Amino acid sequence: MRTENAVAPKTIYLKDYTPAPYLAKQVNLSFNLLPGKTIVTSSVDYVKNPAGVSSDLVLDGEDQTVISVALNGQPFEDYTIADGQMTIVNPGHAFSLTIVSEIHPEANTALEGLYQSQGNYCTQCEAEGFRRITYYQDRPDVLSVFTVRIEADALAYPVMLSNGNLQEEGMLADGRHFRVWHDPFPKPCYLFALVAGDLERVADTFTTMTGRKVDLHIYVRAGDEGQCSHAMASLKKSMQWDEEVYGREYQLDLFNIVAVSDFNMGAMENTSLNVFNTALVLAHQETATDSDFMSVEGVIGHEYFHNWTGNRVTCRDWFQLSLKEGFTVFRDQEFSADMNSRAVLRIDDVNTLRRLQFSEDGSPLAHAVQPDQFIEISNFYTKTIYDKGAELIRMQHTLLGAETFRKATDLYFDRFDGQAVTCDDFVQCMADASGRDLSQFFRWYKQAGTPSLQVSSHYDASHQRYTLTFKQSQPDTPEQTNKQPLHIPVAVGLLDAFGQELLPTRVLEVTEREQTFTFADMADRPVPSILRGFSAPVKLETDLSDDDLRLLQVYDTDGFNKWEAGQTLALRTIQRVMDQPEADITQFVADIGTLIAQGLSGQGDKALLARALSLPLLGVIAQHQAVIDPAAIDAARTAILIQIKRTHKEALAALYDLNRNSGEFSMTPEAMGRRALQHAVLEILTVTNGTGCAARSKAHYDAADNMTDRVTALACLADSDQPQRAEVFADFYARFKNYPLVVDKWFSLQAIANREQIFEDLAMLRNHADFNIKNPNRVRSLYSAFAINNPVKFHDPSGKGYAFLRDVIIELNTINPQIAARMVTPLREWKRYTPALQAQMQAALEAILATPNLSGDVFEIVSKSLKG
Ligand code: B3K
Ligand code: ZN
Repeated sequence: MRTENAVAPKTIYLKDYTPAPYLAKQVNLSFNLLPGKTIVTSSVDYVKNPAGVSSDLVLDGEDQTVISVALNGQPFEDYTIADGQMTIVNPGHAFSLTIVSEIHPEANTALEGLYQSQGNYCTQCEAEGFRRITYYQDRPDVLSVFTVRIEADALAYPVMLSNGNLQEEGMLADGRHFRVWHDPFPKPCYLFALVAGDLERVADTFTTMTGRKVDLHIYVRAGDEGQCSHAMASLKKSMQWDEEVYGREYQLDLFNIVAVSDFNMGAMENTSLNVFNTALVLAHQETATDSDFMSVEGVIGHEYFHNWTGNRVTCRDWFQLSLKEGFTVFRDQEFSADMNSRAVLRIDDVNTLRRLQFSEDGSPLAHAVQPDQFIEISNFYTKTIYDKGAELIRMQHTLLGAETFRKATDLYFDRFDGQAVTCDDFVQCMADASGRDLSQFFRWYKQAGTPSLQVSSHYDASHQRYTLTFKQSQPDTPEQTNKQPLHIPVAVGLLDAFGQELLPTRVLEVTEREQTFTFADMADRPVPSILRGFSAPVKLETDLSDDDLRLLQVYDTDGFNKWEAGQTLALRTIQRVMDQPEADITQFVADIGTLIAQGLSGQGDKALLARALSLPLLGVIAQHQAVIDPAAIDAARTAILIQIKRTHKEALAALYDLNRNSGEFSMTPEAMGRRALQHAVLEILTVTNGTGCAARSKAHYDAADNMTDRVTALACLADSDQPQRAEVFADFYARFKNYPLVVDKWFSLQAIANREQIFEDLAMLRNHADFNIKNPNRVRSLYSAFAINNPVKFHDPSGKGYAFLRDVIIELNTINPQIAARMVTPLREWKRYTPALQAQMQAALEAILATPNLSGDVFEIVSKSLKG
C-alpha cells in the first residue's frame, strides 16, 4: 500500500509541451461507494503514442492509497510513486493496466475529485481533479471512451449518474444496487463526472434540428423542484440558439444537470452530466433577483455551449484554456444579448471587465490570454482567460463580420471535432476562412496588460477634412517589456453638431503605434463616436470636450457609447471634486436632471436609463487613479450623489412613483427595466441615510412581492443606523432562513455596509450559526462580498479589513486551497494604494506567506503578488 499526499509547487512551461507517451484506448472505471471509504478500480488499455517522445508511462495521482496494480491481468509491483506521479518504465507497446485504490470523498473538503455535498456524492475534475480519483495521465490531450460502473446502497443513493448513456442496472445483495454508464465519444478525463445521491428529477425534452428527441433532466434536492423551470427553459433556448446561430446540434439522447450546494465555481460542463452550483440553477421570483435569473440563463447557456466549444473540440494543454473559455463566454454573452437587451448586456459586461479584468491586468498577477507558465492551473481560471479571452473572440468577429466568422467556426468544428487543439489553431481557422493575415492579431493572445489608445482629432475647414490620429501603447507587465503594437478594431461613427449621424459605424483597423485616418467632405467639424460597442478591450483617452460628450449622451445611435459618454462625464466630474471639493458641478447635476425628465416623460428604455443614472462604481473609478485612496473616491462620489438628490429630490420621487410595482409580477425585460430604474432612483434618494431615507426603503420592502425589490430595499438600508435597518434585516432572515441561497444574500448585504460598526457586524456574521467555512457560497457571501464590494471598509486605515480577510485565507488554506487562493484577489493590487494602505496590505500578504504548510495555490498568488 502506498499513500501519496502534498506535491511541492513547481512551474510548468508552455514551451515544454510534449505529446503524451501513451494513448488510452478505453477506460473502465468501477466505483464502490461504501460508508467511510470508496474503492476505485480503473482498467485502462494503453497503446504507445507514435507522436510520444518517452517510453515511460507516467500517471498522475494524489490523495489516495494504492491497494493493488496489475499489468495485463498479472499482479505488478515494478512501479515507483514520487511527487504525485506513478512511473512504469517501458511497459510495452500495448497493455492493460488495472489499479485499485482507496479514496475518502467524505473527508474531501477541497471539493476537487470525488466529494460529498450534503451527503450526496459528486465530482469536479477540471482542471486536475481526476488524479484525486485514480492514477491516470491527467491531461486534456489524452482522449478516451469511458465506461463507468457505480455501486452503492440503493436506499441512500437511488440516483447514480455518469456521462453518456445508461447501459445496465440491477440490484445486488445487502440492499445495494449498480448502474453502468457508457459515453461513446472520446473525452479527456477532466470531463468525467459521477453523481450518486437522493435527488428529485425535473424532466422535459428537446427535439433537435434533425428531429432527434433529447431527454433533459435537472436533479435537485427534494423541495427545490419548483425552482427549476427557468433553468429548464434556459437550457432549451440554449440548444435552439446553438443550432440557429452556429449550426451545432447536441449528439446524445440525454442531457443531465445536477445542482449541488457545495461547489468551488459556478458550474461544470462534464459531457452530458453538467454539475451546477445551486446558485446557478434554482430561480423563483420569491427567492431570486432579476440578476440571478439573468445569471442562471447565462451560465446554463455557457455550460451547454461547451458541448461544442470545449468538449467536442477540447484543449491540447491548459495553456490553451481560453480556447474553450474565451470562446464560450463570447457565445454565452451573445446568447444573452439575443434573449434580452443587447446594449444593457454590453454595458454590464464591460463594467465587469473594467472593474475586475483591467485591475487584474494592472496587478502583479497580469498574464496573457495564452500564458506561457503557471504553477497551479486552478489559479488561471481568471477574468483574463475568460473575459478578455471573450473580447479577443469578439474582435475577430468584428474584423471578419458575422457571415465570415460563421464560415470560420464551421471550418473550426469540421477540422477539429474530436481533437485537442490550441488557440493558434482557432485563429488559423479565422485566417483561412477570411483569407486575412491575423499574425499581428495573435499578439493579443501573447501580450499581457491593457493597451492604452489615445485619440486626437483635427478639423481642417479649408479642405473640409477631418482626421483622427490614434496612438497605442502597451504597459510593461511581469516578465514582459517592449511590447509590439496590436491589431485593434475601432468602430467609429460621426455625428454632426445637431446630433444627426453623418457616417454610420465603420471599423478602423489600427495596426501601427501611431496612425491617422482621414474623413473627406466634412462641411463642418463632426463629433466622433469612438470605440462603439466597446469594440476593443483598451483604455481609451480622447480629446472630446464635455460638450461633445453631452451631445453623444443624448444623440449617439450606439447604445453603449451613449451610456459611455455619460460615464466619461461622470468620471471627469468625480475627478474635479477629488481635486477640489468645492468644484462647480452644476452642469453635470443639471444633465442628470435632463435624464430624470426623460424618464418622467415615460420615453426610452428603462434599463438603460437605470444605468445612465448610476455613477461609476468605486472599482471602475479606481482604474483611473494613479494612487488609489478608496475613502477619497467614495467621499467625492457620495458628495455628487447628495447634490443630485438635493437638486432633483421631487423629480426623483416622482420618477420613483411612476415606476411603482403595479399589477402582477412579471419577468419581461420591461418589468425588469422598471425595477432596475426604481432601484437606481431609490439609491440616490436614500444616499443621506436619514430618517426619511430609512422610511422610504422600509416602504419599498413592505410593498415588495419579489426578491429583486426586497434586495433593493436591504441594499438601500445597509449603511443606515436608523431602526428600520434592524427590523427589515430581521424580517428578511426570519422569512428566508430555510433558503440557503437567500441566507447568502442576507450575509452579503450586511457585509457590504459602509458604516461604523461593520467590524462588529462581521464578527457576528462569522460566528453566526449559519456560517459554514466549508461551504464556498457562504464563504463568498461574507468574505468576497466584504473584500470586493465594500472597498471603503475593506481598506479601512485601521487595517482591520485586511486582517479579517488574512485570517480566513489562512484558515481555508488547508480546508479548500482553491477558494483560499481566490480570496487573495483583493490584496494583489496592493502597490496601487496609498503608502499607508500599501504597508498594511503587504503585511497581510507576508503573514499569509509565513503560514506553515502553505498550499501551492495560495503560495503562487501571494508570492507573485509580493514580487510584482
Ligand atoms: N470549466 C469550468 C471551470 C472549472 C474550473 C475548476 N477549477 C466552468 C466553466 O467555465 O464553464
Ligand atoms: Zn466555461
